[in-house]
Amino acid sequence: MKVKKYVAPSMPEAMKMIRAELGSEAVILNSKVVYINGFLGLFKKKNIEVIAAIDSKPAEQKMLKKEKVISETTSHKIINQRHDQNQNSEKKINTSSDSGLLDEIKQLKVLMQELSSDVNSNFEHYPGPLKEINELLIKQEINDILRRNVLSQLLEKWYLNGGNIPKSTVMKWLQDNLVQEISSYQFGGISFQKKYINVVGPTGVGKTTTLAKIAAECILKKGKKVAFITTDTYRIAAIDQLKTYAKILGVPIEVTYNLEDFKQAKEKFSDFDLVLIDTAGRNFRNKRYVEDLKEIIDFNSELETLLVLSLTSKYTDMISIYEQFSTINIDKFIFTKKDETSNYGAIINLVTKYGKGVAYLTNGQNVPDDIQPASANKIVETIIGEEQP
Ligand SMILES: Nc1nc2c(ncn2[C@@H]2O[C@H](COP(=O)(O)OP(=O)(O)OP(=O)(O)O)[C@@H](O)[C@H]2O)c(=O)[nH]1
Ligand SMILES: [Mg+2]
Repeated sequence: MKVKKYVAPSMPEAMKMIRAELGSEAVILNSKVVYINGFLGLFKKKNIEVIAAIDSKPAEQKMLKKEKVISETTSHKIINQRHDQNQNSEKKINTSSDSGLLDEIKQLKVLMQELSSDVNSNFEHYPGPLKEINELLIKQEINDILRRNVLSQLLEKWYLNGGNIPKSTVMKWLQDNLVQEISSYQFGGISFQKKYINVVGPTGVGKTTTLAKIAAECILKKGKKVAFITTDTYRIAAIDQLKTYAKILGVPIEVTYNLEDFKQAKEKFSDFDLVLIDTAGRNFRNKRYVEDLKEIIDFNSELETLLVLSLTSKYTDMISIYEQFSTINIDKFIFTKKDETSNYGAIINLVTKYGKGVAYLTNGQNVPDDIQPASANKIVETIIGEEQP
């Protein structure tokens, strides 16, 4: 990894120098306005200082891939070369070339730390539309690494396209960029590949209501034969709530208290297309509760588990909830109460953090209308605003 600083009167001139010296694979790590060559401290000239990097040796590919610092092809070539040179390379971390590499990684880490400690000020000299995008992503609480990564790519695109780009075009780039970030994960509603769908999550996030909306969608729009099982025997009212929905939708329901009941209910619904399973929303901090679920539900390959989170929750709490439920296999998220907030960055943060997609977004209390199957595009539109681009 070669990291170099360039100072030029303007960004396009800096880009020209970088391309000439480091080539087209070079990436920009940071840029800021600097003032140089003043006479007695006066009449200083405004310049742009750009730190650019090019991959010339292997590095922590995984970490850097996310930062888009190292191009994938080059890294692979280098890994193979190094593997050939030294089959036992894992143990020989102290060879001279490796210590050189470690120094470079350390330098890069320091550089990245400096950048992340100064989260906002680096963007002051960015072109207007990019500054607005920075503010939008901060407002939406998109995590800093993703935000910086996206902005550096947009800045590069901005100058490569000659600058002065209309905001609508830059917003389109932003949309494409964010969609690209999450497009490899699984999105979308019920696919009927699995017969049992189980919703879990903390109290009051909308598990039961969402299950009723999903049932209605599958019956009314897809003509499927649907049944309910509830393991939520913790509150009498909870059973009544699902029974009410079952009655309205004309759907059979079984209440199960243990694994044996659950197995019997499964047999009873053997000729159904889809069985939707509601669970008690006990306090997610209670580890015992998650263990109890395993006693009641047969977690096997026929079952898809959806973790329901409310977008009105704090992001740090959402992380704790995910960690708490991660002892059972979570397949996808459902995000509820989209109508009660205007900050949606948590969706993209959680999808990229845990590598899980989203089944649905819900946006109100009305059953069956207030639910939308999720897609990468829909999520990004939600975050950056549907009117954009
Ligand atoms: N605004 C809004 N309210 C919602 C949404 N989804 C559910 N609710 C409301 O949230 C409240 C709780 O919904 P439930 O479906 O009972 O939540 P739950 O997760 O099953 O709750 P417990 O079973 O007690 O854990 C109800 O008043 C719902 O109408 C939504 O998308 N937007
Ligand atoms: Mg419930």
